[in-house]
Amino acid sequence: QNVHIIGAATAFGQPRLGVDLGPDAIRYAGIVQRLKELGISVVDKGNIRGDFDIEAGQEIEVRDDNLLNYDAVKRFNTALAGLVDDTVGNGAFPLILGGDHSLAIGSLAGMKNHYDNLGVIWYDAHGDLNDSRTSPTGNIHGMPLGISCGFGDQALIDLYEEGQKVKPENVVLIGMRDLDEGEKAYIKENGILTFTMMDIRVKGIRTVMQETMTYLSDRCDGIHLSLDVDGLDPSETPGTGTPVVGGLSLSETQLAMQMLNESDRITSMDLVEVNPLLDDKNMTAEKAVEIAAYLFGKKQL
Ligand code: DIR
Ligand code: MN
Ligand code: MN
Ligand code: MN
Repeated sequence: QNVHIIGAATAFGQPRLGVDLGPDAIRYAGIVQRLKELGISVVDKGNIRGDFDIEAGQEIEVRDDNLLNYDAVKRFNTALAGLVDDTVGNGAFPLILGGDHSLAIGSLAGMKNHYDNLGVIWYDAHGDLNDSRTSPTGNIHGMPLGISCGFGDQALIDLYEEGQKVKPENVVLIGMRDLDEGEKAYIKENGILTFTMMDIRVKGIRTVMQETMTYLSDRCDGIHLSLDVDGLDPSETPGTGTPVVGGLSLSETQLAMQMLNESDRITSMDLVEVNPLLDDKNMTAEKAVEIAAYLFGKKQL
């Protein structure tokens, strides 16, 4: 397997500085070496940044429609979509390190060019299914899955190529425990397969992952894993901008990743919301590396 690491150094989707340093924090925690030790061929493609061309006089546009840093998010994700598209076109597995979760707008847009029925596993405390009308914050990192499903701002929906990138019936939500009212309504209206933390406590993560893969296997041509480290409990991953108590443990996540590895169906991954400035000794990036290692074949015995 050939993995291309793409550092998506964006903080535009939310207000906390430092999440743009996430990709480098994950590198310092040893991601390239760890995957190589598992026999994976790894190429680090470096970072794509949201830098503005100061000489051209570009500024962050302040809009009053509850889509913060709109132009920056759009520009960043258009570039990211192109890189992800090319990566898959070259036969490699894109591993996108974040960066805030708005980057999934770009990663899913890039994947869409290769998969008409892309499945998405959204491993997160949050649904990220808001739009400008339902969002309590205006932060676009709370919107990328909705946008990718064709719900929200039309130009973001049409980013990179026109139209919806993912069908809501191809989405599975895992780890949910902080859903806004509009998100709950969207989940119900669209019948999105959802495993809340309550469901996980009752069924166990093994059953949840089995049900997830049974559901997605037949209907999807590829399966993208979008893993927000705030899906884990903040005691495991404190270095993240919107921690929510009562999350998944590292060992549950290791088992989930091992099962996904054994399924041999995962085509691409976002590993997002690592913020080293909010962290304790880079432990969140270290957990991120551990999670990736299990997705790429690490086993305990
Ligand atoms: C909240 C928080 N639902 C929002 N979302 C987060 O701003 O839309 N997503 N933190 O990861
Ligand atoms: Mn292509
Ligand atoms: Mn989240
Ligand atoms: Mn998220």
